[in-house]
Amino acid sequence: MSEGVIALEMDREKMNIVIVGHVDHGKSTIIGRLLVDTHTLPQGKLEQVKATCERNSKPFEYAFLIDALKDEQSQGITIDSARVFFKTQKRDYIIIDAPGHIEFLKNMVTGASRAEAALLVIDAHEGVQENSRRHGYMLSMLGINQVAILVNKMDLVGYQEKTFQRIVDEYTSFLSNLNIGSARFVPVSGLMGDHIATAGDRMSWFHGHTVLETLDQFTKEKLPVNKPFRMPVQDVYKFTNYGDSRRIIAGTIQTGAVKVGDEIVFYPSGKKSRVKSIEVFNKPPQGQAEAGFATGMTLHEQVYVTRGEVATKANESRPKVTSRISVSLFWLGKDPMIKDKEYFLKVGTTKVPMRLEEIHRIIDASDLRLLDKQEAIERHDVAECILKLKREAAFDLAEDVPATGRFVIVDGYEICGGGIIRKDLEDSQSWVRDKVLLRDIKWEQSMIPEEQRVEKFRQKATLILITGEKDSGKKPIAKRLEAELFADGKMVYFLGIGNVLYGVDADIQGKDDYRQEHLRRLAEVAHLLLEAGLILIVTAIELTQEDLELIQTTIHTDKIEIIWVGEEVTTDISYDLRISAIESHEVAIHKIMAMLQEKGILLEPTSNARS
Ligand SMILES: Nc1nc2c(ncn2[C@@H]2O[C@H](COP(=O)(O)OP(=O)(O)OP(=O)(O)O)[C@@H](O)[C@H]2O)c(=O)[nH]1
Ligand SMILES: [Mg+2]
Repeated sequence: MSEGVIALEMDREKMNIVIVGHVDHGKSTIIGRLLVDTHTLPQGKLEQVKATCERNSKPFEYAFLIDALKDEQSQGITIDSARVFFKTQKRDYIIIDAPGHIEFLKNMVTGASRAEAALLVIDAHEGVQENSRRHGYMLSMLGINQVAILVNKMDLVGYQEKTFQRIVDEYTSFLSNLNIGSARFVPVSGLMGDHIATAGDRMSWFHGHTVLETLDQFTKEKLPVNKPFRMPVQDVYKFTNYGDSRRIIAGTIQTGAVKVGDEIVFYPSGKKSRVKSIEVFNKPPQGQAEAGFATGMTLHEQVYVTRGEVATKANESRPKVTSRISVSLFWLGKDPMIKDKEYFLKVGTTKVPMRLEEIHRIIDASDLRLLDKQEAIERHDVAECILKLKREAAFDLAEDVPATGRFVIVDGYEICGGGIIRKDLEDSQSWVRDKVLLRDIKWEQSMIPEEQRVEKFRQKATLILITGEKDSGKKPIAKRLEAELFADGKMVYFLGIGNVLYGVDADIQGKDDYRQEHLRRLAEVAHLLLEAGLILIVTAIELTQEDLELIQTTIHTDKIEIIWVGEEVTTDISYDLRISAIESHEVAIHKIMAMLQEKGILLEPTSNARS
């Protein structure tokens, strides 16, 4: 390979490094310098960029090199705005330039190329800034403990040792409160090239290593193949051939390993199956795959899972499943994080609506000061708090499995915070969920996949919950709906609450405080009938959102339709359709039929909805 041309070789060790620091402290300059001094640049590039600067009479900046390289893919250099590649004798480096907190967090939490070590740049002239400390805090929170602090622009302070030492002392005392092992400090000048690739003679008082040597001394993180298997499901692809019900479950394995024949459990659903085949992106089939690889697998028993679930192995430790979590988070939103607002939490591949439930304490990440109890989390603050998710999610504690224990918070489309999960907490549904998980793990899987029932009955199994005030006409509508669907050839059943009350519930019937248990049993009965492929109609007086959550813990949300009957909605439940009590039954049934059809629950037009 000719000098100046670099191609990443498959068999060489690669390391991802993130470079952070306060604005203008010299990140891009240091990267540019590294490219020049490692002879990564194509021949003549440096001269070319310098000449362009001269023509436009603007001073040359090393940062311009990075821009100039963006079109150089054809020359064997792979570069994009955020990532720069270069190599030393020892290994290949991918340097991730994180100009701001948000890019940094995004990369650390959601990025495929999570950094294994960090360079933190501090301007010797300006000294330690708030952001210098915040970045340090974030690195520590996110578990990156190989850090080198580059004290840059030493040329501006006359290459004085005492300035360097002052910054070393100040920053070391800050780091001593954090979880970062032993940070190394290097005095450098990105502009002049001191201590970047070679030591030079302007700081002979410094006997430590250059930046390049420091990079080579970072140790390569082992891929977490010995941790429990975790593959957040990215996508589920269906084979398109008619009658072929197989699916490919795709995702990137975060930790652990999996092989053909392994028993797999998906969380939060608890669905279980066995691995039939495994394919690793860009690799010949091997029957196994491990951490770090984009993988697709097919299963023996076809289970219904969607993006956001986490694939795990039945014989390994379970992930946590709940809707309340205790976290440490870093807030970056322009507006403070407040309690009465809905945000989204992204963990693994799932995205769940959530709210801030309680703030335990707030720390100013720039000086580690504990702030007085507050009701909101301000930008750049770090908080220990409790988050309430709208529905359960599967994750791990960051200390057990960092990859599935980190999250970001999204407001609209913007990332506005991120952090790590410290603890899973009980929520109102924990008692139900534990039963449901066990139920699903023990579930006897039928040979007939769900799709085949759908094909045969020309309908999707669905629970139609008709609720509303007492005497609002729910039951007549329900019975009429049953008759109508039946006449249309559908597999349908109206399940009166009383039918459950005196049979399945006989042991608790009439006792106080059993409302929840009644509901749980009703939901379980419904779940059985849905498994059989039925459309099930149930009426209940004034269901609340919490009731619904209980039912949703038992039955997949996608399989439930809520209809509210009445003039006024008297509870907080979110419904799919509302029917006014004064509407005639014909109109009501027509509306319901139309909804079922629109949602694809009935596979073809019914006589009623057609009319
Ligand atoms: N004198 C001197 N100036 C430097 C040095 N390193 C960088 N600079 C100058 O500092 C300014 C900012 O440098 P950049 O490399 O763009 O800084 P940055 O950290 O990438 O800035 P952002 O990406 O905007 O956060 C530029 O004008 C550089 O020329 C240095 O070692 N000595
Ligand atoms: Mg920059």
